Amino acid sequence: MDLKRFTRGPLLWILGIVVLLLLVTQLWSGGGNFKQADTSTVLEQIRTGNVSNAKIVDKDQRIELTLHNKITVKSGDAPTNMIQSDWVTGYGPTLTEELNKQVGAGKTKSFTTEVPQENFLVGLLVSFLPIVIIVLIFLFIMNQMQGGGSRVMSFGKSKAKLITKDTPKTTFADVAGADEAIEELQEIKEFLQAPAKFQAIGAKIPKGVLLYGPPGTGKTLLARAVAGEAGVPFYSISGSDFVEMFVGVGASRVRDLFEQAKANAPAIIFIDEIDAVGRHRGAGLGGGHDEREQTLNQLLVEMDGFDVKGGVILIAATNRPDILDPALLRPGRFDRQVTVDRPDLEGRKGILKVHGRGKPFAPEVDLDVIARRTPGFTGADLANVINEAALLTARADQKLISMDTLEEAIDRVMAGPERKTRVMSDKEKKMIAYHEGGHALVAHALPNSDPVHKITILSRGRALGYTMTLPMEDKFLATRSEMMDQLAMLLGGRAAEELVFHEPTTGASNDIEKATAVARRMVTEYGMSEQLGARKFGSGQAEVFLGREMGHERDYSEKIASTIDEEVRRMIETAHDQAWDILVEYREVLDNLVLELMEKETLSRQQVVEIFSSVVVREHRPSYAGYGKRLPSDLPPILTPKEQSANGSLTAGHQDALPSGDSA
Ligand code: NHX
Ligand code: ZN
Repeated sequence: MDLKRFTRGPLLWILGIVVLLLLVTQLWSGGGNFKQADTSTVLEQIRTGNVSNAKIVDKDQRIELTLHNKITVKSGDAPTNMIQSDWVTGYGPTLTEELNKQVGAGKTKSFTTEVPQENFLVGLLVSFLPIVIIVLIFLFIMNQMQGGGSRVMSFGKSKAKLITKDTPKTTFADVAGADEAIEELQEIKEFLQAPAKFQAIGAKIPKGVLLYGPPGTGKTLLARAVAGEAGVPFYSISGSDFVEMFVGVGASRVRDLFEQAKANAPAIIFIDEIDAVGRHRGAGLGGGHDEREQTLNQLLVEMDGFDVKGGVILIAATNRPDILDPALLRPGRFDRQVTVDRPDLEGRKGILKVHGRGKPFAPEVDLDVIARRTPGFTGADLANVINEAALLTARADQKLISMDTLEEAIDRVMAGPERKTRVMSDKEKKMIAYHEGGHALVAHALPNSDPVHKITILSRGRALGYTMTLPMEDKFLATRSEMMDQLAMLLGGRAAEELVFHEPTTGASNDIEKATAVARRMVTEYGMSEQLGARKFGSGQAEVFLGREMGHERDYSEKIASTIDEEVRRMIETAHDQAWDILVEYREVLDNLVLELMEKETLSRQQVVEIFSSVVVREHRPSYAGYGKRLPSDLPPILTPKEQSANGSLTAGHQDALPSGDSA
């Protein structure tokens, strides 16, 4: 439960009830019209025969009188202890005596002595309030701790909830776009179906399979499909469920998990996010003889202990195979490692078909085009696209999912929902238009950047506007020129702001962030800087410290560090200058584009190409061949795909159905 809900719900109620109770008891005990008097006055009143009714409240050592003129008088204006000592020193007996006398004389109608019951509700409150407060504080602390990532309170949670067991109906047919992974897993399935066949030949079946790949690529789905295909029980738990506050809990859960699975063999055990337990040992604080290490040790012991003849196979998933403890990857443990990558074009088509099953598409819908529009999307992203499109269609009370809706769904998944209500002043609209126009013009004029797919000055998600470029096809490599042109394209927006409005705005923050990251990787990872050459700087493996990654490990000197910074700066500066030059040269084209953009708000690829028809694409001329090999200036230019397409070697059809990439 989260704190907000708690404070809105029970906490407020409890406080309200407490206040109400206090009020009610106050009214009960203190209600009525009366005068207060000290005991000697009371005595005097009795003696003079003014009293018609009297009541001694024994516990409080108080007396209440009703006079003949209907006025109620209560004793007790003096401090309690004084009244008490008064009574002790003789008022008590005197009062009783006097009252009896008055009753005898008929002046006083009644005289009662009362030992009041303590107010039940007040008593209840007094005894329970502290407990209630303590419980509230405890709940609060518990909340805080859970928010802070501590898992104290999940201790004692039923283990049955963490370990789920079922025999999935999922099959390999439900998994599209991961053909290689399926190929690898086929063997596991066959073994689980007919272990005897393998044992007869003495084949050693892997005990563990490690699936690694980015989030959303369907690792869990694959594991389930293996179980579904083989028709065996599927035990699944997340690695983070092992990491507990109390030492020993994780290890006992591991033991428990394996026991359950072995009892139901053949079976599959699936550990999601195994990096949560399987992280490199000794990477934590204090050398790490901690809970996590114990859990990992237990896992290793179980893996060594169980016999594959028992028919239990462990499948684990991670997106950080680099941080896993090497012990996990040793033979006899996770000896099979299967990459589950982002799907390629064919894969995306397949995934879209799987998720599009049973959904009513308009006749013009071509999932191939959608697949081409979405490079870099994972299976989860694509599922999201189809679902968003279905939601949009239903909301618009339409029966069929149209192509436009699918396009909108892609943009939504990439950049968030459109924000139509955001009202822009004309000045800001113009600034946004110039910024986006700058990106687009630079992208168009450079030979190695992806073609512009769309420009818009409509807000979406966190962005006020964006320029989307799409690669012609799925790409697995990037040349230095492509990266340099990408840098220039990223800085084109900012350069346009500077050129047109004579100063930058805050808006380019995201572009600058991306550009810095690209430039830094060019220098430290890809060996693309002239000064530093083909070397890698930083171990690349993030140090795990206190569970947090504290950046890269420094394995170079101060001097190199400053050279890296200098090279990053130089790359960005070069890219900026290049963008600037293009914008200056084609300032008129930029102005035209901005006019169009202000009017139409979104421009498609065709519209952009038309506006840019007078722009001559720059020559492709790499400036640095790597490790000090400078190119002679008289080298013949190498044709880029863009130039080739201008020469007609790529068909127009190819260009029309362009696919998804970055936006800036
Ligand atoms: C702000 N947003 O934060 C306003 C609302 C320069 C015309 N004050 O570069 O929208 O300034 O080419 C992911 C995606 C921050 C993360 C976009 C983090 C945008 C986007 C800041 C266009 N298009 N900037 C761009 C923009 C802004 C921002 C983001 C992000 C602008 C620029 C955002
Ligand atoms: Zn930008």
